[in-house]
Order: sequence, then C-alpha cells, then structure tokens
Amino acid sequence: MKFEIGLAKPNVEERLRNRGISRRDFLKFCGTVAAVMGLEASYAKEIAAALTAKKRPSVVYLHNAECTGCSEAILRTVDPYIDELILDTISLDYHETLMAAAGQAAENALHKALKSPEGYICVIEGALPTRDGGLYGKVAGKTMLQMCSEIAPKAKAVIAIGACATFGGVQAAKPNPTGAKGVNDALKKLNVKAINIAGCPPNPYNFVGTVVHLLTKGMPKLDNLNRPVMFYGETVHDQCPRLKHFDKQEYAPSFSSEEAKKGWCLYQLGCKGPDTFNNCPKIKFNQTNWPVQAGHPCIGCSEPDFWDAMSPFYVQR
Ligand code: FSX
Ligand code: SF4
Ligand code: F3S
Repeated sequence: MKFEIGLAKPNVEERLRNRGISRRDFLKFCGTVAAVMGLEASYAKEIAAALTAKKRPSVVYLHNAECTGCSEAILRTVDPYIDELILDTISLDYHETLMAAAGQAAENALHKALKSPEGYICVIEGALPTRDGGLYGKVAGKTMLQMCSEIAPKAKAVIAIGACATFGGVQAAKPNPTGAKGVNDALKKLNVKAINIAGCPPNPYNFVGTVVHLLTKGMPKLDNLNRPVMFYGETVHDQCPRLKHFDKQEYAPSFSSEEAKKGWCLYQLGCKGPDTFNNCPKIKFNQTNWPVQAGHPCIGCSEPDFWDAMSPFYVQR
C-alpha cells in the first residue's frame, strides 16, 4: 500500500527556496532521512521526489493529553529546517496547535481533509482519556476519544507519535485518574492499528522516516509493539559509545565523578539503555546530542509505561 495522492500543494521547491532552503540543503536532509531509515545514500533522490510530488497525502494531526513536546521536537529542529520541510512537503491540512485557522475555519479545514477522495494519514499526539466517557479531554466540544474514534478508523494509515499516544505516557502513570490510554489500546475495538513512534519526545527523524516509508514503500516492518524496526530494532545499550566501559565493568560512581566525565558507563546511576529499544545514539537529537552523551542515563522513554516500569530513574535495577 502506497500513498501517492492527496490534497496537492503546488511549488514546494519554490517555497523551500523562498525560505532560504537550497536544493542542496533539501537533498542533504533527504540523505539524512535515508541514513536513519538504513537505506543507501542514493535513495535520497527518491525521497526528494516523494516529498515534492504534486500529489501527496493529506495529513490530519490530532492532539490529546500531552505536553506538546513531540510537536516542539519537530519545530525546534535545526539545520536543515526540518519543521519548514515537514510543513511544506507533506500536506499538513489540520494540526490543532500549529494551524493559523481557528474556530469554524479550523473545522472546515478538517472536514475538507477528511472528505478528500484520496484519503488521509492520521497522526495522533497524546494519550486518550477514557474514564467517564472520555470527558477529561475535549477539543471543539467533542471528547478526544470521540474525535479519534471518528477520524482514525477511516485513515489510510495511523501514526501514534510520542510516548503518550503510543503507550499512554505520563498521564497514564499510576494512579492514572483520567483512564489515559495509548491509541492502539483505546481504539482496539475499532480495529485501529497505529504505527507507534515511541519516545518522550521521539526523534523527529523517526516520524519523518515513517511518513517517507509510507510514501515510497508502503507500511514499514513493525516490532511486537508496533514500532518500526528500522528505528527501534536495537537497544540503546547496543549502540552506546559507553558500551566499551560497560563491558569492562567501568561504571561511573556519581554524576560529578571523574569517571563520568571520562565517559564511563552510567549503568549504576540508573541507565535503562539495556532494556530500551531506540536509535538515539545513531541519529541523536538535532544530529547533535542525546541523553547518555550529555551525561544522563537513559530513562527508557520509548518503552511501554516507562514512568512506572523504569522508575526510580536513578537507581540500578
Ligand atoms: Fe508525550 Fe508528546 Fe512526552 Fe510530551 O506531546 S511523548 S509528554 S514529550 O510531547 O506526547
Ligand atoms: Fe548501556 Fe547505559 Fe552504559 Fe550506555 S551508559 S553502555 S546504554 S548502560
Ligand atoms: Fe529516551 Fe533513552 Fe533515548 S530516555 S531519548 S530512549 S536515550
């Protein structure tokens, strides 16, 4: 299944140029996406073609119970301005926190996207409060549960972005007063099978790579938690630059120790890298840094229920 059609936005390349993004920058970005997807650099051209095609899928992006950090992670990315590329290259027709439209105009944009004869991809950020009929979270007078129940089952593909949408996140931590659930859990009865882009926040490249995969190759291979294997196929630990110290049992005894500064392993300070599947050491955030490189243990943010399952965060298990 490929997604080749949708609400077209003309002159993508021209708009990118107007924003100071050269063709070279754009191809560099596509090359990085290819690398994150584990593909040859030569695949960059195909990615560029898919992202600038006249007919692209319509994307409806819904917000639920969350901190909006996932959207922030996309917006705060630097070189080569991934936010503008995403907003300009996929046909993002409805995004509750980014769109300029409000009120009826926003509703109209949503209905236009939903009625697109070519269909749409539904991206969901945030958990769904399910207790008491879902009344603890509402958008435009409807519960989040109701919105997602109406929109997700009819989508060509559903992407759950972030720990909250995938597994419930912080609001699903004990005692979970609102009955918050991840998308697949909350919408199980409606046969929704979202692709889970896990992480709090997830790396934006894992989201973009998934969209690109849908555009060019169809559904990506998923693990048993519905995460794309190309991004979540290995543990953080197995890719960690501190692994050589772990293997020699060289553990930093405290955050301020000389050993920590020398890059010794953070396992005794609570690192959950051995139990966590994600590609942070490879792709990094903004291709610059990631928790363990910055001296902080991995807290397992791409695993189910990590607030309960991985805490206390600074204690070795
Ligand atoms: Fe959750 Fe996204 Fe963590 Fe926040 O909205 S994944 S709390 S970074 O932002 O959903
Ligand atoms: Fe593994 Fe964490 Fe040590 Fe890295 S710092 S080697 S992820 S335990
Ligand atoms: Fe999350 Fe661990 Fe990566 S905390 S960001 S999976 S290093």
